[in-house]
Amino acid sequence: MKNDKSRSARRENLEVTNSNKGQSQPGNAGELHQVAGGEHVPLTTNQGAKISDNQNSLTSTTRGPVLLEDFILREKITHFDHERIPERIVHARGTGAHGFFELTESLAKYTTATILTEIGIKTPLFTRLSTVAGGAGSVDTPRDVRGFSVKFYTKEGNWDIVGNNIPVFFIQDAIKFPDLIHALKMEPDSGFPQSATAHDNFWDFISLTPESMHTVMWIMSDRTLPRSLRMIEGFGVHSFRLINAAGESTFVKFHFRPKLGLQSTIWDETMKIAGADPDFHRRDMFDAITSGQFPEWEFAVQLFTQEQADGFPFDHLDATKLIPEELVPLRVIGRMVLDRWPSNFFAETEQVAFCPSNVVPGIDFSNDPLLQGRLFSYLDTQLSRLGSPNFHQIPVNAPKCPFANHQRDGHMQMQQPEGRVNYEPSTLSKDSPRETPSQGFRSSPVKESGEKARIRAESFADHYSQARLFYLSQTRHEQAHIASALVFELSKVAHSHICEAIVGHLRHIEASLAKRVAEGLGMETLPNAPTTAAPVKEMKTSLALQIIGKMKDTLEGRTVGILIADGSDGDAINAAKKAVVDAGANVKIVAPKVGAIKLSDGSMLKADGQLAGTPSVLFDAVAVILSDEGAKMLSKDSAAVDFVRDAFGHLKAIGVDRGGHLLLDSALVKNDAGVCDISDTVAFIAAAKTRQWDREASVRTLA
Ligand code: HDE
Repeated sequence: MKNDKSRSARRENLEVTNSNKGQSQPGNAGELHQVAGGEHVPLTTNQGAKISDNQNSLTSTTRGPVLLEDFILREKITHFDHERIPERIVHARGTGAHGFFELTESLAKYTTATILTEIGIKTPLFTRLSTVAGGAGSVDTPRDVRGFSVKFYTKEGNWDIVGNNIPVFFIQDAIKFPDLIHALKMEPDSGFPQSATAHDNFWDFISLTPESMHTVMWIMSDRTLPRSLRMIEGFGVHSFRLINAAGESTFVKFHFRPKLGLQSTIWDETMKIAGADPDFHRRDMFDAITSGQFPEWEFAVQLFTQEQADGFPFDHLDATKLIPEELVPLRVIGRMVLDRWPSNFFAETEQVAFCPSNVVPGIDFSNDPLLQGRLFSYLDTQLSRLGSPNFHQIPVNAPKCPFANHQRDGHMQMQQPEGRVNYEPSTLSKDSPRETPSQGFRSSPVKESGEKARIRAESFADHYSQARLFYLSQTRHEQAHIASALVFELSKVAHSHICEAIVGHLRHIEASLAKRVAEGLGMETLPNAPTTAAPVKEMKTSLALQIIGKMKDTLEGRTVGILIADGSDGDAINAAKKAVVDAGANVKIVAPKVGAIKLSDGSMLKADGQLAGTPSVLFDAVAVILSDEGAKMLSKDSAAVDFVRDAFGHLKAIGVDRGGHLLLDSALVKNDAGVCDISDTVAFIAAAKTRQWDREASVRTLA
């Protein structure tokens, strides 16, 4: 519960400041300093002049007009007017954190990049995890891909991995990106939907873009409904190259795997979380980091040669394809730990500028045409977003190793270069920056031949085999979620020809999936399947593509909510709390009032959340500990009834005492293996570590 301390400390600070509200008499500034306590630095203008009154504008008479000469007012308002910068065109909403990378296995055989060769060295980094479609103020939990960006401040320069929580992408060529994003974002005439793909434009584009079908399978899966940003995987997506001291190159794909395991929410749950806490993921990350529960990921690579790549049944330069782990196993070579929340959101999380083109000697690009387009786009977008070619000087973007060149001037230049030499080569200065042939960045000497043309490679023509591989690799529960997500999304599409075209594509992925979706949409006949550009291949299913199969047997990092009311049994509450904390999870007490609750033994307990504003969707499992009287009272409260019904509907474990059972009965919640007697804490913790998948058929109709 350390996180509560840190949050209440922040609240106390706020209260001190707020208590000064309304004290707007001239001459109050000195008193404000005293009320707040401690030594405050004087408030000044941006030019350094001390300000005597920050509460009142300068007026001609006490009730007269405000004077133009009030430079203090004008400076403050002008700065405020310019506080916002353009939000990112995609990935506008994100959560950032500082941390470090530690190498555990050297790749010296494959690369000269010291971050990948020096075991035990801790390289500082900044991570930003984001949604894609919504604006900066949108909610944290829409169905959406999550961005997974890491800036490693290596001693040889900054290296950025700008990836996603899904290993494949919608399109094969960067020239389609603006179309994809236009189709996906809110429609330009209506201005909605915000942060949602369930609309005609998106599915219209997809229906005409069969290469997107593999990624469509991923976004319709629960991968796009993560339980926590600490429980997502990260993928560099494209193939990159590692270059060793002999100049030899090896292909590489980068992976991050969460220590807490992969976990997602359920569609109905995620929609309700959006209402209950629009900042659910950001708050979760903040709470974890500020309470010392540092999020951690394994860093792994898939290494393969050109010869191996030539034998793959797909083209690894096509970003709509993944390399199954069964084909090229993952090698865990290090770990990433996030251990520091940014001290200022704007300065760091908003101004951080990732560029896939930021690599260091020993790491190089592949010919993936999507990657090639990105190598241009990010630098360009940062210029428009941050407004100056000097954005690399902003602290969060600046390398932590020495950097020097002859680039000069420009908006917001913070450096003051000295001397007359601003060019290279030169004989006029001994210490001006020079190129370093032996250690500097070198591109891998790849032979290229062929015709210059606008032609998609033949080897990119297979659009369905890996979509089929993904679908067939899922558990039956996950397959049902994919089918239901497709039905939901397409049910929002007004043009029937678009839905028919999508179901046509699904027929190539898996006939039974197409049938489920067609039935879910009420189609009387199955639409025709389009002709394929390449035959659909059967591939060996891959368990690594599941979520359920990858969930860890742990409650660590999760939160259990305990619903109580006046008269609840204190011993039962304490025993449940202890069991949860011993399992590495957090506890939140929920009660009709946040003030003190009087327990059966007369002792008082303060709740963490008020029932109406703290629904069970915010927890991984719940316990309900009530007196008979308390149960009777809560059975008349729809928030309490929803609390248990939703917990049941979202397949969570519910631990109950006698009173808890009474509430379940009045909410018409049935008993099953996930409803445990709270006195059996072992059974409750075991049930809380997973979701009750077999319950699902009894609580909702899936496609
Ligand atoms: Fe991005 N992408 N992208 N993207 N992308 C941006 O850069 C772009 C793509 C990704 O937390 C923009 O700073 C093009 C794939 C992340 O700040 C922009 C193409 C992947 C982030 C841009 C792609 C990504 C971005 C917008 C097709 C996964 C957020 C603002 C060739 C591997 C980074 C910005 C952050 C952001 C362009 C495709 C991931 C416009 C042209 C594939 C995680 O430059």
